[in-house]
Amino acid sequence: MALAFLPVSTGAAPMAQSPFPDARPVSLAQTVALPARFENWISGFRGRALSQGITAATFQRAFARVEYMPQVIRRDRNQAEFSKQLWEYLDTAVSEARVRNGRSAFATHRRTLSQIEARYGVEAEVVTAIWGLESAYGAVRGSTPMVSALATLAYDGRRGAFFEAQLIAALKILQAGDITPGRMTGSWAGAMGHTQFIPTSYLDYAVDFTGDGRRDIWSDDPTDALASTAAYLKRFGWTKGQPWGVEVRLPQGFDFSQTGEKIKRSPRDWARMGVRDMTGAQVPNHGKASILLPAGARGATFMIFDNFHVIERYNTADAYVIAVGHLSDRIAGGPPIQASWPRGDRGLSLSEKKEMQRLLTRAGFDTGKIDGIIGPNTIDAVRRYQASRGLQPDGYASLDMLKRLR
Ligand SMILES: [Ca+2]
Repeated sequence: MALAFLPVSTGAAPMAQSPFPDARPVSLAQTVALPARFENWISGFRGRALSQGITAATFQRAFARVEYMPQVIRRDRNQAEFSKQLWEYLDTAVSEARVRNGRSAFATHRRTLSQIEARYGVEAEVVTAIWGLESAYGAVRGSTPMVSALATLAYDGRRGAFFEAQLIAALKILQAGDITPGRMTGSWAGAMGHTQFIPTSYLDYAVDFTGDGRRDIWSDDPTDALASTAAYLKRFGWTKGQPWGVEVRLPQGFDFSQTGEKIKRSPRDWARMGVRDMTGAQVPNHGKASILLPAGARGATFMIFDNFHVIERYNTADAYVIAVGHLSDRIAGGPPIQASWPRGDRGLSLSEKKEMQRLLTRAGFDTGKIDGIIGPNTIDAVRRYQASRGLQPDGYASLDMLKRLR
């Protein structure tokens, strides 16, 4: 499961003078043969880019070697019908190799990471874990040329407005002189560098931690990228010293209607209800927390804190947040997740997820949208349906649940 950095709103970025005063005019037609309609689109886009502050010289330089990339469109269209189950994802995302490599990367960059932690108040293990998930600690940063990929996606139109905004942001980055067009590479969908920032997020949140005047998230040196990730988490309210979540054990007879992200209590109140960490101790008071059962009553249970929702700003999937949090714990020397998972359960396909949402909504348990995304509203609808039928309301959107709804 490739989890790209999700879009966040673009603020106004400071604009530098064009660093390319010597850019020579290059005709698009002279360099590469482009599909005529793509070339027409570029002509139209040029006007929109210039009206948003991109200089003719920047545009010329950025598009001098632009290519139409059909393989990017194939990737965009080829979304997997079946998503991985959480435990399958965690097997890869927090594999022993990734834990080992994370501890090694943490040791190698300890000095830089502790300076970043001191500046932004985000634990070095958490920053390292995001680095590990986004690019395998810098090993897989993506070599797709950004202007070509983003222009192709913007031209294609399936998510045209989003990718055109990313392309404009990419041109602003080039205009500011942080990177050259040739070095501005990333994943096919526009996520760049060690911690996979999309261009709009880069403009808003990337930082120059090395002090050389460039926010260089592409270089082999990960310093600016790691600091940018810490700055991003800080900006969205990271609380130092608070865990993302803690694996917990629920007592016999626990009322499952109290689980889910919408219900928050202090760890002390949860302790009064019998919730304990895996050593049997009360969870220390780190602020209000919810009880999350990502795979229902037969999987692991987590007490999650506000920092969980800060990691969601990087990627909203619960699986991603749990992977980042758990990997950070493992890098810090913590144990594997101790509960078992319902490994015999297969995942639902996209159409099965939509079917479940339709059936729940029809039965009077509104899921909000019929989009095939099992988010808090769908989980809540499952829980209410289960409670209404006298079932254990663990909110687990399983195949068994779908069969029952049918
Ligand atoms: Ca720098």
